[in-house]
Amino acid sequence: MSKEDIVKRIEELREEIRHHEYCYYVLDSPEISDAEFDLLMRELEELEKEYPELITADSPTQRVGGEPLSAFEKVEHSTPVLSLSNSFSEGELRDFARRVYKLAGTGALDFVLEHKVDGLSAILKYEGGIFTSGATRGNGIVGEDITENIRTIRSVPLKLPESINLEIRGEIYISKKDFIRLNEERLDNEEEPFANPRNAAAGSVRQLDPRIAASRPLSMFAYDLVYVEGRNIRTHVEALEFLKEMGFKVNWYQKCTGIEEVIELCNEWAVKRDDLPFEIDGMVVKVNDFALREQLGATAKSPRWAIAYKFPAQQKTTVVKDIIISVGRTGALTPTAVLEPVQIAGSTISRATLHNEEEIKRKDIRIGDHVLLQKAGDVIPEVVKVIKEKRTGNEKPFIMPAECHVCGAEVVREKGEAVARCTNITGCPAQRREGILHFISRDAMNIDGVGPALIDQLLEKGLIEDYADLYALSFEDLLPLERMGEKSAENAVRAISESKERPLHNLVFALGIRHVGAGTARILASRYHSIEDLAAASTEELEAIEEIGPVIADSIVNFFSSEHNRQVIEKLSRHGVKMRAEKTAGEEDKSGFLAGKKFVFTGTLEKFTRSEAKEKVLSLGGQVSSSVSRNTDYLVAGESTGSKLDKARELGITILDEKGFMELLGEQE
Ligand code: 0OX
Repeated sequence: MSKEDIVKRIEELREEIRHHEYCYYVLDSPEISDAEFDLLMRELEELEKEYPELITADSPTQRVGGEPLSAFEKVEHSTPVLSLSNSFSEGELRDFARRVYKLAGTGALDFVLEHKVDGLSAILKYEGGIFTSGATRGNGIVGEDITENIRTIRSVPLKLPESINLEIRGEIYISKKDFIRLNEERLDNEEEPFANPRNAAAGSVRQLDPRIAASRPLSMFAYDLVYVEGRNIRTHVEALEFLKEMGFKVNWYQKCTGIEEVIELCNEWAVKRDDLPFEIDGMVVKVNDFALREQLGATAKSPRWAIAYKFPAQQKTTVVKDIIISVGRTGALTPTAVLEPVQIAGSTISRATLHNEEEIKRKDIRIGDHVLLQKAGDVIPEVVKVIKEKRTGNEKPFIMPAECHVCGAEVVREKGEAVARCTNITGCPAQRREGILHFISRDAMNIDGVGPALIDQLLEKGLIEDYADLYALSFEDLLPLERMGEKSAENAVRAISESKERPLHNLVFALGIRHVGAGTARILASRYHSIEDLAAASTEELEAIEEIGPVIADSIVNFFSSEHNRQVIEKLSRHGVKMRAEKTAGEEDKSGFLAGKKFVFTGTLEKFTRSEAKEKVLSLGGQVSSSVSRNTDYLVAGESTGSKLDKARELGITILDEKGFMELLGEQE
């Protein structure tokens, strides 16, 4: 390809990737599969690697570029970022309208109603159509420069379809679903879960390392056009439509004639808010006409042309009837409050997690207590505090049992840990059940058509003992079970069988290795191409991976050193569960002559560092693994080698010295 062709191809790829990011992240309606998207991205990355002079800041590859910061720079806003004044009742909304009508000299005007998304606001600038900076609101005058973190948000365009200068405001948020998943992952990694989606979004945006921000499921709605050059936009509706045209994600909005229509819709949304995929803590009412906004002006703090309507607080009092304990898949004992059921914002709440023993102590929650309950961030009901005035003296303090109530094994709380655990790792039926539920869950083996009720029956009837036994189940095994028709038995067997082909990272996650969340599983699967190789990895080798610390490394080695776990894995393999990574179509395309060949390196090479040598093999379509097995094609042995060489000899594997390796690559000395 000539340089001209390369420039053209790069631009083509960028446009195509931008389009698909837009379909996926803004419209929520992808046109191609993740694998196809990855291929486009990979092709662009490779071209840019080869021609780094062609990299531009607006390239889709540059979302995660910046190095970790030591602190955020302060930035002064071009215009003060005003905040909204609040209203809490229909009366206050009518007062607002009355003030507007009076100042405007007319009672007939349009408002625009929007959701008040519960995230954090950001100010974004574009110069010549390119995203150049992003800042937090801060105190309204000075904010913090979070450009690099905003760049990682896939629903934020890095390049607009027109080369214009623009300043906008938007709300950065995390959806309810993503929030739950993020917290599950954090729990898996033994990190403190976030209290609600807003905290999760704010915490993510305030990360000094853009790579961490990039790993968080952040999204942004654009809701305000602060400034645009050379456009005559006269109303808020026009502005929102223009923002859509520019590729921004714009949330639902409704033009309303008069305040009564606004009030009616606010009341509707107070109930419907639970059905939205993201959290809102109220509604925002804005005057539509820009000239009128100008006329209304602002007070020192907030514009007179807009107001927030806050939904009634989501708190209720109730009684703690009992505190029960559940055993998680890693043996963690989680206390849960059983509550006198109460309605909060449209849903009945009868349980609230109390997290752990420490939390109960800190809040001094006792059985029989009256408590203030909050549907924290609409997602997890939470006990805010005990209403001590209502105590009668008959309340019973909670004591963490010394034995697991399910299997009777000893309960231990390690030093420095908040969580108590059942020590019967392989034998506790509760741990086993949770482990199986984890195995079939979405990010793991994603076995549709098999749920907790079926798993309970299978365990009860002794049809399965561990997750590997699922693959031995037949249609005839399932048919006699409760609530099992022919169709559902067929579906379950098919779903189980189909899951054998899941990508390696799903399996790594599904195994349920402590501290290995879905993200870590992906890293491990891309580094080791099979369960066998991962199982052979040493702590030192694992720790050498940037994202893996000593706790995770230990946990992995520990997991694979257990005889029980090895047997279960062996059983999975016997049943035909795919234990290796499959090359993607892309890898096959560019595979070159080492396609499918498996290399192991040992000893030190003179002309290459170990990682350069690995790179070479990978770039020619080969695979690299860390230990010698029957599947190994070549052992490349440098100076001062050890046991790998012996093993390779034993297995009759081709052994190459450095010269031989270079000859194979076609790179003569
Ligand atoms: C939100 C939200 C916040 C711009 C003009 C006055 C306040 N949280 O969803 N702020 C605004 O508007 C700003 N609109 C929103 N939808």
